[in-house]
Amino acid sequence: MQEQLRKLGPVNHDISQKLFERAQLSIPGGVNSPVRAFRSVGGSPAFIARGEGSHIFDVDGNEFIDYIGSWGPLLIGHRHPEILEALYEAMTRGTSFGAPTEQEIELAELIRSFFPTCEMVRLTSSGTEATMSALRVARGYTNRDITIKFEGCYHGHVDSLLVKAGSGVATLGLPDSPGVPKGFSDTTMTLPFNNVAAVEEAFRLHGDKIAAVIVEPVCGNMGCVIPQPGFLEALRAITHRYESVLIFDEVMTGFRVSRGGAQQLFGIKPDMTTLGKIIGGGLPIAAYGGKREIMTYVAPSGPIYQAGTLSGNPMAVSAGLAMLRHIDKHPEIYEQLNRSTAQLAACAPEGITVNRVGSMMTWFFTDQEVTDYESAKTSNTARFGKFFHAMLERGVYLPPSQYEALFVSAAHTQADIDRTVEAAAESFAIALH
Ligand code: HOZ
Repeated sequence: MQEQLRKLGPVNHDISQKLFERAQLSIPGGVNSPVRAFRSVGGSPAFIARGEGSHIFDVDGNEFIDYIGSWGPLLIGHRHPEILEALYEAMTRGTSFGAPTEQEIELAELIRSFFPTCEMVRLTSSGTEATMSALRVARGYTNRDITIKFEGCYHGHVDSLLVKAGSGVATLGLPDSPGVPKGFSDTTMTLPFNNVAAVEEAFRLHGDKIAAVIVEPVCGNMGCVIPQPGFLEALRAITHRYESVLIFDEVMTGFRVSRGGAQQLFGIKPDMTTLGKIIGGGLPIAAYGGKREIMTYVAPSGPIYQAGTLSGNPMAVSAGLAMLRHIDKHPEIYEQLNRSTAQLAACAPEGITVNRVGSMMTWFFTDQEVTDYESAKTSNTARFGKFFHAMLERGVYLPPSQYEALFVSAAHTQADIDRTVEAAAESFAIALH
């Protein structure tokens, strides 16, 4: 496969460009999710024809080593045979019932075994639904309205959380989104990530009104930003003291930064967790879960309403089961993921700040330490844009924004990593001069 990768040279984009023009007539901005439009790096997106392992192929016949991996779900690569087999099998049974299946129980049980803090689990169709629902439950459970989130953390496009929400919003240069009623965003307090004093102060002033603190325990949507020692511990202690619900948004980190997500890696037990991406193996599914005492407030066992026709969809559940069973059988993949990603981290030259946790990583075009949204914004995004295109021309497909993390999969071979390191050395040289 390595030999088939294109050598240096401009990427031929003719068919993709025509598709992009056509797409813009029927789809806002030509894409179904903003960051895909390449607005922050310039140029126009490659339209993807197919994927195989760690590689994707576009409609113009270009082949790329893929570091988006569908923004995280493809921990074991594109078209993994175990996932395909599960999907074929599920498809023959029926694609949607809107009625319970045994497989949903199996998936919930498997999620609980990876995430013991999730004593009960509710499946949804997307991470946005999961965070929206978790917050509703936290509010209903505590009978309080205010949520604390952190600047640069993205929790899906939930109205009340679309405040200083990282990548998509940062990419478009929008601090907030029009269309979010003030009354909704008024229930959200936004604090700097990694700033314990700000959290202490917010609780000192409003503690009896704060329903929940929601946090990406490792941020992925302002680029990869790592919690400083003591930050997550402080969130746990403070929320506990004020009887507020601590929600870990592990949509990106779940099953990725470790088998049991960031909560296992850092040894913190949140009250609720949101999951997505990997639990669908590439199909649309997500979940929220938490303490039994909280989750029993969810309808129909309790009064807090949340529902969905495609929640627990049999195709998505089957793909998710295959994915989690694979991880269960192959814990050694985490060693490989760490090793591969560490090699990518190590190739950054002076002037680039690298943040990595497991197989999530960002090369920031700044020489400053990146610990929060403000420091992430010191990155030179024009240079990142040059770097991105230089990498693309060398057959490496990175997330098209400085404010996203890249994702390495267990399908990335040593040859992929070597080729990427080589491409990065040339691309850094181009971008930094
Ligand atoms: N900002 C989202 C990921 N962090 C984008 C997802 C997508 O475009 O699919």
